[in-house]
Amino acid sequence: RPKEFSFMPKGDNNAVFDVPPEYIPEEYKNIATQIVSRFGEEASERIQVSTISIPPLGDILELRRDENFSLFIPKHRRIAGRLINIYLGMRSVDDLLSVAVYTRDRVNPYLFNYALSVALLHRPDTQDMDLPSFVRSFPDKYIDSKVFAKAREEANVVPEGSRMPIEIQKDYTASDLEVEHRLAYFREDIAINLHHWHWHLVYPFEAAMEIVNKNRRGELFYYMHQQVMARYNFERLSNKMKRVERFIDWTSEISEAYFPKLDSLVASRSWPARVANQKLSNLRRETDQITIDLDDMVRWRDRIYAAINSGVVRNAQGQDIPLTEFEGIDVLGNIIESSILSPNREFYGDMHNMGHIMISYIHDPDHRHLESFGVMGDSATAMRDPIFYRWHAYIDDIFQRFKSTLPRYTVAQLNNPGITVNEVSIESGGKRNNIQTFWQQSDVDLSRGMDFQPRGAVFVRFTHLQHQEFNYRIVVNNQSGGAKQATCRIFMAPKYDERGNPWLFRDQKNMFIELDKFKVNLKQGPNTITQASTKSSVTIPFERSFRDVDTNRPQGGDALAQFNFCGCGWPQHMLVPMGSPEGMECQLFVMLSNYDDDRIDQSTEGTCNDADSFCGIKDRLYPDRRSMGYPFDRQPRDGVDTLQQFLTPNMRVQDVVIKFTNRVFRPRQRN
Ligand code: CUO
Repeated sequence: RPKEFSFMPKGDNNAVFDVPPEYIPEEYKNIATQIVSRFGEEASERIQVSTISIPPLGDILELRRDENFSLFIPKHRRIAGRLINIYLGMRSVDDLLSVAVYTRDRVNPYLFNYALSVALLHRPDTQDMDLPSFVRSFPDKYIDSKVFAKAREEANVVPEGSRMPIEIQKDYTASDLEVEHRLAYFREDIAINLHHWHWHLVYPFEAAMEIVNKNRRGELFYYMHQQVMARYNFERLSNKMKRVERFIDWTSEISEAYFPKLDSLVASRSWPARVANQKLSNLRRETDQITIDLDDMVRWRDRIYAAINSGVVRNAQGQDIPLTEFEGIDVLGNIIESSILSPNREFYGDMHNMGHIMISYIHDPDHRHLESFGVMGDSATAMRDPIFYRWHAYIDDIFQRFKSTLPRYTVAQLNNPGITVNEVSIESGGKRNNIQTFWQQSDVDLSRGMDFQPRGAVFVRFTHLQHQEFNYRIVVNNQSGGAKQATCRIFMAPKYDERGNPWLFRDQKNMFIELDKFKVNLKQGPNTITQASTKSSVTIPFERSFRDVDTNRPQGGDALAQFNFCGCGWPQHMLVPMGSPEGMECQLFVMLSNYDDDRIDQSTEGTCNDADSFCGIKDRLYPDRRSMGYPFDRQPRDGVDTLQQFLTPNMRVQDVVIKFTNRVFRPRQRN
C-alpha cells in the first residue's frame, strides 16, 4: 500500500498491488515477503501490475529520496519535467500504473507525487482517476509536527473506532508578542495552502508546452495572487494592522521572522526557520545548481520596468512586441513569474521565482550548513510565511504600474444600457447586511500520509475561520426593451483605510476582493436576483479541499472527472474576511455588466468550474472575456476620485458589517 501516494481503484482503501519481483528495489527485497503477507491478508483486492520495459530514469534519481523537492529550483523542475514526460508517454493506463509502481519506490516521494499528479491531470485517459487530497498524502507540509508523534501513539495504542481526534492548537507557531501572528489563522490555513499548491500544480511554469500553455495563464498568475493580496490586506485591516509593505529594498533586513514548526516526514528534518532581521545574499548552492546574485535580480527588475514604461518587450529574436491593452498583462505575467511562455527568459530572467528561492535560502545561501530551503521554497507551504505577502505585494505593485498605463474604462465600457441596480442586500439568518464570523473546528483523517501499524483512520482536529452562510439579494430594473443577459460581479472592500479615512478610488480598487461572478437572465422590467454565498465562483466547498477518496463522494462521471483540477479553489470557509468584534464596516459592490462584452462561447458541461474566477476551467478558455479584475483593474476615468463617483447605473454599493465573535464551534460532521 503506497504511503505517499495512492493510485488505486475508486473507493477501495484496501487494495494492494501485485508488484513484479523485478520491480522491487534491491534494498527492499529481503523484507518483501513479509510485507506481502502482512498487507496481502488485509487486502480486499489485488491489482496486477504488468511488467513492461521501464525507460531509463537517468538524472531523475539524482534527487535523493530523503531530500526536499521544490519546483522553484531549476534542477528539480528539469527532473520533474522528465518524469512527467515518462508518465505522459505511456501508451495505456496499465503501462502508466506499471511505471508508477516501479518509480514510486525509487524516486523522491514529493517529486513522484507531483509528476504523477501532473500526468493524471493531463492524460486524456486518466480523467476519472482519483487522487487523495494532498494534505492526506503529505500532512507534514500543512500541520504542526507535534501532531505526528501523537498520531502514531494513538494509532498504536487505541483501536480504530475509539480514537479521539488529535487537536492542533490554534496558536502553535508563535505568541501574541509577535504582531504578525494575528494573521496566522489566514497564513496557516490548511485549505488556503492546499489551494495555492493546486493552483501551481494546474498552472506549472515549466513543463511540456502543451501543459504550460493554458489560456491567459500569465494574467491569471497576476490576478489570483492580486486577490490573495487584497484578501490578506482585508484581514490585516480586520486586525487593526496596516496594509502589507512591499519588499522593495532587497538589501534591507527582513524584520519578519517565521518559525514554521513543520517537520518533513520524508526528509526527517525540520523545515528551516528565519530569525528576525535576516538579509538576502548571493546564492551559491552547487548541489542545487543555483548560482544567482542579487545583481541579477536587479537587472531583471530594471528591464521589466523599462518594458512597462516603453510599452514593449523584446523577444529572444530581438524583436519588439507591444504590451497591448488586453493581452499585455498575460505576457507580463509570464515574464515576471516567469514561465516558459516568457518571450525572453534570458533577458527578463526569472524574478518572482528567484525571489522565492533567495528568501527560502536566506539562512544558508552557500549551503555550508547543508540546510534545505525554508517554506518560501515550496508552493505547498509558502503562504504560511509573512514574507510571502511582502514579496507578492512587491510583485503586484509592478503589475499595478503596468495597469496604470492602460486606457481608463469609459462610462460606455462600464455601463449596461437600460439596466439599473436599485437595491442590494445581504440576508443572513434574519439579519440584513450583517455577516457573522467565528471559529469552527473540523476534523481531517491523516492516516494515508503516515505509515502506521496498525492502520486505520487517525483524525486531527483543527480550528479555522468560518462565517454564517448568507444570500445576496439584488433588485434590478431592466428597461432595455426585452429580455437581457448580464454578468453579475460581486466584490467587497473595507470602507475605511487603516487610518480610518474614506478611500480614494485609486487605492480602494486594489482592496476589492471578488466574492462571486455569475450569469443572470433578466426579463423586461423589475427582477430580483438571489444567490447563495456557497455558490461563489472563487470557492470550493470544505469537502473538496480535504476530499477523501473513500467517502461521501459525489457519484457520476462528471463529478469524478478532473478531480485533481477541482482541488484548485479558495476555501469556502475563507470567503469572508474576519471583520472585527465591534463590526467592521465594509462596502459591498455589485455590477451587472453587459454580457455582449463578457461572453465566451464554449460548452463547460461536465467540467469543474465552481472556482473558475481563480482557477479557470480545465481545457477551456477563461470564462470571462473582460480583463481579470474588471472593473477594478485600472485607474479610474478623469474626475473620479471616489467609489461613488465611479458608479454607473448598473452598479450599486451597499454598506455591510462583518462582525467577528470569538467563539469556537464544535466540529462539523465527519465523513
Ligand atoms: Cu504562488 Cu509566489 O506564486 O507563490
